Parts: sequence; structure tokens; C-alpha cells
Amino acid sequence: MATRKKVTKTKSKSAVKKTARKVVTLRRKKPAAKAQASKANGNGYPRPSSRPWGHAGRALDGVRILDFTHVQSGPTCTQLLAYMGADVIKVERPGIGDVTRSQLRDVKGADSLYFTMLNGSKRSITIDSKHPKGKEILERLVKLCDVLVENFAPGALDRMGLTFEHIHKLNPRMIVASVKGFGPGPYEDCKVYENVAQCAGGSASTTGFRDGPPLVTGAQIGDSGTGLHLALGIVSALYQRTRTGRGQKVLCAMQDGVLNLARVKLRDQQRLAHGPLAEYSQYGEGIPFGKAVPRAGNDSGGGQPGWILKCKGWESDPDAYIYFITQAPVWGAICDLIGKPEWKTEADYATPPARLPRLRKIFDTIEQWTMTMTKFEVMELCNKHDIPVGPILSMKEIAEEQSLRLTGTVVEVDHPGRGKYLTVGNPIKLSDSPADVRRSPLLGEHTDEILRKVLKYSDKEIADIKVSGAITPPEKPAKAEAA
Ligand code: CAO
Repeated sequence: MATRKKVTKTKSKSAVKKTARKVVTLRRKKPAAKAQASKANGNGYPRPSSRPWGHAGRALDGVRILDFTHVQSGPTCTQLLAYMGADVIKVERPGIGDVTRSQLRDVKGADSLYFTMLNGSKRSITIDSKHPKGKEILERLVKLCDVLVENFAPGALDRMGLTFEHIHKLNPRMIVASVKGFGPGPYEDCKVYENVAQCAGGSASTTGFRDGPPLVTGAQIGDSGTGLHLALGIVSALYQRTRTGRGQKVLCAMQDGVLNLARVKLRDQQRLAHGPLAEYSQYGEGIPFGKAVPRAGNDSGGGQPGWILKCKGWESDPDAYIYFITQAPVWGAICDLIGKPEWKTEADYATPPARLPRLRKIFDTIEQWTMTMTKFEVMELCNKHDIPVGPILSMKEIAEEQSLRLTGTVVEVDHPGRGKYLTVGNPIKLSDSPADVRRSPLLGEHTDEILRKVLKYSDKEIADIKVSGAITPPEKPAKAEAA
């Protein structure tokens, strides 16, 4: 990175560099030398690479992440950064590791899919962060990394002695990124899991059918959604650091992340003050609105009404359905396809406002047509006329979908403990940074490698660390001899 070269130069005059910076410079010698060679142009950026697309390294090459995450929200974030090329070092508790390694296990003794699908492309080191030697190793890592990512319960990182102030003293360039359940306020100390966030972020109260209870959604918008937000915060902080030279705190509260994804519902809450929400089917059904945004079933959240309709085979196949959107510009084509050409001109159906109170009847009529075909046949016919429809795909269908394999969105990787498994690759495609999707690490698989090659401990020091108990599980008390 051009800016990195600049920072290294400036820092060479400062006392700070003598400690943490020194090692960082060592590690980055190669890219810095390369950057030197490709002379900067007038605006300070390096000359555009002449290498073929996809052969100029990865977007986050040279970024090292101290990954102190567990369960889902944090690991989602660091996995994405790893896919983008960052060196992600996952710190895990000796003997136990991330609790998800053993949660929802499907293969006896092997790391669960819960773990393997959230921790690909990372390295694993075991460190007892509460052991004095473990603390020392961690502090050495802090000095060598660009970002620390964590999603412990509130206060846990501080209790390990890793306050932001302390981290910043060790490494002023360090970005400290956290997921917490809630932001500052009455609930800031609460522990939070996915569905708590879905409920507190406004998703559950607006999901489901009007006459049923609130519903949580299967998509992990609280965990993976917040991890995604955090990744954006980290990349932005890395970019700002190229100008300021210093790291900063990045905080994503799961409640905030869910609300951000549910923002159209906050939109509707405010619209409600000005009258009923005409695109909600309850409006057409003559059911009055209450004080808060109601659950909208399968109504579309936008201005183009939609609903989920049965297709051929729905009686036995729970996924034989299609989402059908009556987009205004293709209304004529829809009328022709479903055998209702008169709806193109009849006053009750010809315009979007006229159709709003009749949505139930319209979708019932369209459904009579969709039920005569499979969801894929409906899709093929509709797409010919630019009518937006979405077949309800089961996870089985997605797992078998070849186009997702070809794009690298679904990737098969091989794992020594469990054999081949499918994972979700990088959903964000960069034309010059191919995703780096590798299997998840075994617990502590890279402990030795990291101690030696990253932290530069000598053989003797490593031998001492091994017997210290800082990287190994505590000894089980010896069983009392039988009398
Ligand atoms: N060595 C020694 N101790 C370690 C360690 C290591 N390598 N890694 C973790 N620990 C310790 C922590 O220091 C903490 O100890 P203290 O409570 O004594 O300080 C302890 O392990 C447990 O951490 P935790 O409280 O975060 O874990 P939990 O299982 O009780 O709670 C969760 C889990 C997810 C509810 C909580 O971490 C949380 O609320 N996180 C923030 C929100 C979040 O990310 N939620 C999404 C989770 S995914 O659904």
C-alpha cells in the first residue's frame, strides 16, 4: 500500500517505531520494497498495476487480524476479511476453542459445520488469555496486528487486561472492532444472541402474519448481518488510518445492525402517522391499522405489490411456491399471461392505485395460473416478459445449484476431520481480488507456526511456552489411586 510505505517512512523518525513498528516494518519489507519500485505518480498513488486482473494480490493482503471472535457474529466478519486476503489469526482457548466447534455436531469428534462454515481461511492459535505467559504472547500479537476483532460479552476484553487504552499504548495503529448486543444505554451490559437482536431491532414485530405471533427469520440478520456491518467499519477504519496513522474503535451493536436492515419498517412507522399503508394487504381487506407497523405476511416491502403463490406440486412439496411481483410497467404482460387481458383497461385494475384495494383478488387469480406450472416453468415464462418472480428455493436446491458453484458462492472444501463439506464463499466479488476460500483450521493447528514465524519466538522460548500452560489445556487433576 502506497500510504503504508509513507507511514513507515514517517515513523522511522519516531521513538514509537522502535518497539511495535519495528517488527511491522520487518514483516512488510517485501510489499514495501515492491511499492518503492513502482514509482508513485503525481497524486501519490502507485502506478496502475500491469499484472493481469486477479494476479495483483488480494484486496487485504498485508492486513493482519487478531481474531478474538466466537460463535457467529464476529467469525462471520473475520471470515469475510480472510476471504479478501487478510491474515486472520484466530485466538482460541486451549483445549476448548470456539464453543461452536462442538455445537450441533453432525460427525462424531469432528469440528461442527457451525464452526467450519464460519471460520474458513483463518489460522488458529490457542492461548489462555488469563495466563501470565498467555497475556505476554497476546500483547506481542497486538503489536503485530492491524485489527483486533472481538465479540465477547460486555467487559470481557477489559477483564483480560486488554482495554482500548492499553491496546492503543502497545500499538497506536491498532483498530479494535467489537460486536455487542446493544449500544451504550440501558441494555449495554446484556448478553445477546441472534434472535434477541432480531426482536430488539424491530424485525420480529414486523415479520409474520397479522393474526399470528411475531416471527424470527431464518436468515441470521442479527449475527451475520452485524458481522457484515463490522467488516465495513473495519475496512473504513483501515482506510482512514492511511491518513491519520492511528487506529480507532469500531462498534457494531446487533440491535443497530438489525434496525438498519429493517429500516423500511421505520419508514412505514412514520408513514402511518399520515394514513393507512395502502400497499399492505390489510388495507385492501378493510382491516384498520393500529399504532405500530403491523406484520405484513408476504407483502412486498416496496412500492410494487407482491405475494407468495402456490405452484404445481405444492400439496406435497413445501417449497413449490414462487414470489410474484406485479410490477406496474409489466402489468399488461401479466394480464395477457394469466388470461385476463380485460384487466389492462378496466378501471378497477388498470392503474396501481386502483389495484391496491384488490390485491387479494388479483393474487388469487394469478395463483390459479401459477398452480398449473412448476415454479421454474413460471419463472421461465415470466422472465421472457421481464416480470420479476422468485422461485422459493430449498436449501437442497441451493446446495445442488451449479451456477452458485461456478461463481464460488457455494464452495466445497476438504477437511481432515470431516471430509468434504460445503461452505458459503465470498458473496462479494472483486474483479481484481479472487476470494481465498480454504477449510477452517483445527484447534491450535497453527500455534507453532505463529509463535515461530509471526511472533519470532526461538526454539527455546517455544519449549518454555509449551510447558508454561499458556497454550495448552489445564492439566486434569490426577485421579486418586484406588485404595
Ligand atoms: N482464554 C481464557 N479465557 C477466555 C479465552 C481465552 N482464549 N477466550 C474467552 N475467554 C473467556 C472470557 O474472558 C470470558 O471470561 P470472563 O467472563 O471471566 O471475563 C469467558 O471466556 C466467556 O466469554 P463470554 O461471556 O463472551 O461468553 P458466553 O458464552 O458467556 O457469552 C455471548 C456468549 C455470545 C452471549 C456473549 O459473548 C455476547 O453477548 N457477545 C456479544 C454479542 C454477540 O456477539 N452475540 C452473538 C453471538 S452469536 O449468536
